[in-house]
This record gives sequence, C-alpha cells and structure tokens, in this order.
Amino acid sequence: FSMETDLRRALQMGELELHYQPLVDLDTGLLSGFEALARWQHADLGAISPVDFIPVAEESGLIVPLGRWALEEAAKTIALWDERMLGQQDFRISVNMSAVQIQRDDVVEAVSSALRGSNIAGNRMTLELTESAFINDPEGAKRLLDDLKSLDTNLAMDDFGTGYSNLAYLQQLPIDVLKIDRSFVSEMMVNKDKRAIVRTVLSLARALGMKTTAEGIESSEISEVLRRLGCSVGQGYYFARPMTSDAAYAFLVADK
Ligand code: G
Ligand code: G
Ligand code: MN
Ligand code: NA
Repeated sequence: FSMETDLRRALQMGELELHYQPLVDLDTGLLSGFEALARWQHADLGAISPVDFIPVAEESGLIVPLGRWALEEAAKTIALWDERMLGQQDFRISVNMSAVQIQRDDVVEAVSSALRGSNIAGNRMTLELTESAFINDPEGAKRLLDDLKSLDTNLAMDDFGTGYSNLAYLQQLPIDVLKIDRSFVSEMMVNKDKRAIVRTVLSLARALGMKTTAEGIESSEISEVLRRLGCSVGQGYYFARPMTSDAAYAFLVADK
C-alpha cells in the first residue's frame, strides 16, 4: 500500500470529504461558523486521519490540488447553504492552509478562484494559517497576508502559542483572529501554567485588536471561564464534533 498513490487516486475520484465543526460565539451562544476538516474514507483501510495524510500530501506535492479542492468545496458549501436558506443565516467557513501549500502554490489565486467559482464574498471565508508558515520568510508572509486580506477574507492564526511568533512582527500582520491551541485550552482548569498562557493570549489579542477562538473546549466550565475572560469564539466537543455537511446544514438551520 502506498499512501501517496492512494491519496492521488482518492483526490481524482472524489473520495475526500469535508466535515464541518461548529464555531460558537461565546457571548450569545449562537453559531458563528464552521471549520472545514478534510476526511478520507479509504475503501479498504477505512477512515484515515488528516494527521496521517496531510504530511504525505505535503511531501508529495499533492497538498496543492488537495488545498485547492478544500477551498473550492468550502466555497461551494457556502453558496449552497446560502441558497437553501435564502441568505438568511450569517455564517463563515474556515479552511486550513498548510505552510507547504503556501510555499508551493499561488494561494492568492487559488482563494480568489474558489470565491469567484461560487460567486461568494471573501468575508464569508476564514483562512487558518499556522505560525510555522511565517517564520522562514517574514517579509514574504506579510505580503501574502496583505494580498489575501485584499480579497476581504478573514485571517486566523491557527495553533497559536505553539510556534515562535515574534510579537513585534505579529502586530504588523493583518490577522483577524488568534486561535488558541487546544493543548492550552483542554488543560487550563488543571494546569495553572496553561491557564496563564490562555490569559496572556487573550490579553495580547485584545491589545492588538484581534479576536480569539479557543479550540478544544470539552466542558461547560471551560467554556464559561473563557467567556468571562473575553474570548470571542469557542470550538470543541462540548459544542459539537466535526460532522458531515448534511449534519452541519441541519445544525445551521436549527440554530436560526
Ligand atoms: O479532525 P482533525 O483530525 O481534523 O484534523 C487534524 C489536523 O489536520 C488539524 O491540524 C487540521 O488543521 C488538519 N487538517 C484538516 N483538514 C485539513 C485541510 O483541508 N488542509 C490542511 N492543510 N490541514 C487540514
Ligand atoms: O490544527 P487544527 O486546529 O486545525 O485542528 C483541529 C483539530 O482539533 C481537528 O482534529 C478536530 O477534530 C480537533 N478537535 C476539535 N475539537 C476538539 C476537542 O474538543 N477535543 C479534541 N481532543 N480535539 C478536538
Ligand atoms: Mn485549524
Ligand atoms: Na489548532
């Protein structure tokens, strides 16, 4: 079995799917959007996790078509749900973009073409980029983010706190949201160092005029503490797990 060969075929045959995990406004309790997460149901091997196939996609260059597929699929989903709900429900979909994808593809063109293909506004989409995408070439990263921002997309820094962001530099980037990594959130009630990091990220975001999303919320207690600390949005099994697009659409309708 070669994962690369099978992944190439899966992409061609449309065997990858996006699942969607709700993002909840902590103040109002209302749905604010979804994070799109790639899923691969292998015919013989069953579900293969993105933790395993994204690295293979990156090493093989398949991350370029995979990344474009995810952008297009998310854009189509936004357009489809808008059409079904007559545009009455405001929501965004977040798409992950890996550092390798950014290096290897013209992602500005990829995003713009996905938006155009489904005729949706850039502000309906959030692009999640990891800190590691920025360390090697800070100048290039700033240009790229400025270009993505000129498409009016929302920009989130994913896994925040796990990388090595230079704070002076962060302030110059057009980032809208810091996503606090779940390794800090899930243990914040039992580990005071992690709790201190969460608080620090929240106050940093406030100082820089950025919003915050906490991922990995698994209890009402953590959700409530984060809300009180001023975190804008929450994501985690406490609210909902990633789900199929049909289930996510039902979730959206129920929230209305
Ligand atoms: O559910 P979870 O197992 O979905 O995802 C594991 C990891 O895979 C996360 O770090 C997530 O960001 C990443 N991932 C999921 N879908 C995609 C995708 O479409 N593109 C990229 N680059 N990463 C993804
Ligand atoms: O790296 P990224 O932030 O894109 O990763 C999202 C990952 O987090 C996905 O694998 C998703 O399934 C997972 N996830 C989302 N909510 C929770 C949660 O509450 N607990 C745990 N353990 N994982 C979660
Ligand atoms: Mn993410
Ligand atoms: Na993350």
